[in-house]
Amino acid sequence: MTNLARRTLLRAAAAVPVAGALGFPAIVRAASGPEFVFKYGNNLPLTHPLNVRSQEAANQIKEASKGRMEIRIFPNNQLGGDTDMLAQVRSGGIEMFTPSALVVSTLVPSVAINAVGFAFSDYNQVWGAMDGKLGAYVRTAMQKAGLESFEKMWDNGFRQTTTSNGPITSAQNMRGLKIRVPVSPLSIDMFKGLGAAPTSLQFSEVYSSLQTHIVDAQENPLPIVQVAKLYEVQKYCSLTNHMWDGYWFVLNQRAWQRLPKDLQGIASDAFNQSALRQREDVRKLNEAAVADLQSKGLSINRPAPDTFRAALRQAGFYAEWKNRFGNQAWDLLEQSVGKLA
Ligand code: X2X
Repeated sequence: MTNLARRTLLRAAAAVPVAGALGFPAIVRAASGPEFVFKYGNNLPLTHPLNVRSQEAANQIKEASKGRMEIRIFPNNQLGGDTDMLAQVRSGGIEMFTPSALVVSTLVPSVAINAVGFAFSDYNQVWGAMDGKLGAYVRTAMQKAGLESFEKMWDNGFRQTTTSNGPITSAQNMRGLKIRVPVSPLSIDMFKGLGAAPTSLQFSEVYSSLQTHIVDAQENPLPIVQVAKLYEVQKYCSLTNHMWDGYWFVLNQRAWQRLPKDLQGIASDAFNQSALRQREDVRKLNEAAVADLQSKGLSINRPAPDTFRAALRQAGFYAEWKNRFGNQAWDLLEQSVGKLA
């Protein structure tokens, strides 16, 4: 806004009769726009609960802050791939980003601890750990690397395997499988341990690389298979439940510290409350997903986890990652899921 325009508006506002103390600041504020604008990038289509509930949180923040704070959402990799957005949120090019824990681990290795293969067996274990000591441990590690985060993690889900060339019924079927995984050392190592031939690609490239057979398989939770329409380019879906994955809501540290305490409170309340609703949305989507994906042509099977776990043990996967994550993180994980290695 030009100075002239601002002055004209201020004068107009000042000229409003004193109809009550409430009306006056509202007019000035509406004319001058929000004091704090946070750009928030993510990698998912607008239809995913992550975006639906983030928009809800953004609306709540706008209202509760009386227009002082605005969150602008850039979904669907509009601002680049995950590793680009991670760099941007660190430099301050954007203020917020929701990377999967798998992706944050390229910067802070211990963050991927929740995604150790076949560790969590249900959501009670997951939220117990992530809303408890394990989550707190990881958030402190991110903070040391310059990333603030909201307390509640958002759900991505248990990852399942889809392919174009046959179902995965045991670890045997993983042999030589050309499978796309996220940009994540843990995912690469785990699929190598299972005998597959994994490739890291940004999420924005998954559909086209399946379509053109650069890879024959990918692994993601069912709601993502739905919203990204991966069933159009895959034939089989094997419910391998091989890792649980979630999104951290991370913030640029300087931008967060510049925010006045009252706005920090409004923003974290809104995002933490929306996180709980988002988890519930994903739970409901998961319940209906198998039938929905079958009706869209995917053939679904449920392999037992035993052969996969055995292959990973034999490959030394658990021993190796216990070492990489460190005893403290590993112990906290085992407190929730039992002995792993
Ligand atoms: O890239 C993926 O596979 C996704 C969408 O699950 C993540 O964000 C890790």
